[in-house]
Amino acid sequence: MKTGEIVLGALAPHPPHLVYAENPPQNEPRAECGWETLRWAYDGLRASVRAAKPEVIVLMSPHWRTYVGFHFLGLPHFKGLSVDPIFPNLFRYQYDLKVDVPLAEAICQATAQKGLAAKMMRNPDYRIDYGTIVSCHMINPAWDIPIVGISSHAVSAYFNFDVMETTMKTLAEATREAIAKSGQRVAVIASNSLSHRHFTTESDVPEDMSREHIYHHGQYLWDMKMIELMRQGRAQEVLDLMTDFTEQATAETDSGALSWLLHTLNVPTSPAKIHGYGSVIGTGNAVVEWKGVAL
Ligand code: 2XP
Ligand code: FE2
Repeated sequence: MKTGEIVLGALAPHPPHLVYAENPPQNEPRAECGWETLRWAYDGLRASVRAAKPEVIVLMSPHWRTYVGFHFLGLPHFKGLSVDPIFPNLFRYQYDLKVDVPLAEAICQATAQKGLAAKMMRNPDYRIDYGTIVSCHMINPAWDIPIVGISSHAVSAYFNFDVMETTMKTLAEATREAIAKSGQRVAVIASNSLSHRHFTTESDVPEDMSREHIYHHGQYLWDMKMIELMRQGRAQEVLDLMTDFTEQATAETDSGALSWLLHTLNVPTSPAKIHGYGSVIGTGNAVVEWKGVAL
C-alpha cells in the first residue's frame, strides 16, 4: 500500500455565528448578514480543501473536552440536533456526518502505544459538540468527506501548559504514523479561536456589526504576533510562545489543538496562508492554511 499523505493543514475556528450568518438549510435560526470577512476567509479555505482532495478530515475540537485521555469518534455515522449551550438563539443545527472508523482506531491505538490514555467513543446517542460541527461545516458544507473527531484532553487545566505541549507532540506523532500507514490523503484541522475574551453585553440583533470588535488591545497584539510568525513560516516560535500567549490572551489554544496541528505538520517552516482574521463576540479568529507534508 502507498504511504498516506497530509494534503493540507488548517486552523479553522468554530464560532457558531458564522454558520448562523450563512443561513444553511441545516440551521434553524435565520440571519440578515454578519461576520463577512471571516466567512469570505472560509470561502478561500473551502476552495483549498476541495482542490487538495482529502479522503478524510482529521479534526480536534476544544468543545469535546475529555478529562481522562483522548477520545475518538468510533461509529461510522452520527446524526442529530446540535444546540449551542451559550447561543441557542443562533445555532440549532441538524448534523449528519460520517466517520472514518479504521483511521480513528489506528490513531487511537498508536496514541495508546505511546503511553497516553486513549479510547474509542462508541455511544450511538452521543451528541457531537458544536466545535466539530461548525468547523466541519465551514470547511466542507457538503459534508461528503468522512472525518476523524479527536477530543481535547484537558491537559492544560489538569496539569500545566508544558505537559500539554509534550502531550500534543506525542499525539501528533501517533497521528502522523497512523495517517502514513492508512495510505490515504488526509487534511488535519485545529478547531480553535486565538484570543478568546468574550464580550460581556450582547446586542439584541446578533449580526449587528457595530458591536463587533476586539475588546482588549493586548489581545489584538498577541493575535497579530502569532499570525505574523505563521505568515513567516516560524511555527517553532509559535510553539515556543504558546504558553505565554494562551495565558495572557486567554486563548482557546488551551485546548492543545493548535499545538497538535503544528506538530502533526512537522512544525512547518513554509509560510502559512492567512485567509482572514476577524472578531466574533470579541474573540480573535484566524482562518489559516498550511501546505501538506509528505510522511
Ligand atoms: O466557541 C466558543 O468558544 C464561543 N464562545 C462561541 C463564540 C465565539 C468564539 O470564538
Ligand atoms: Fe470555542
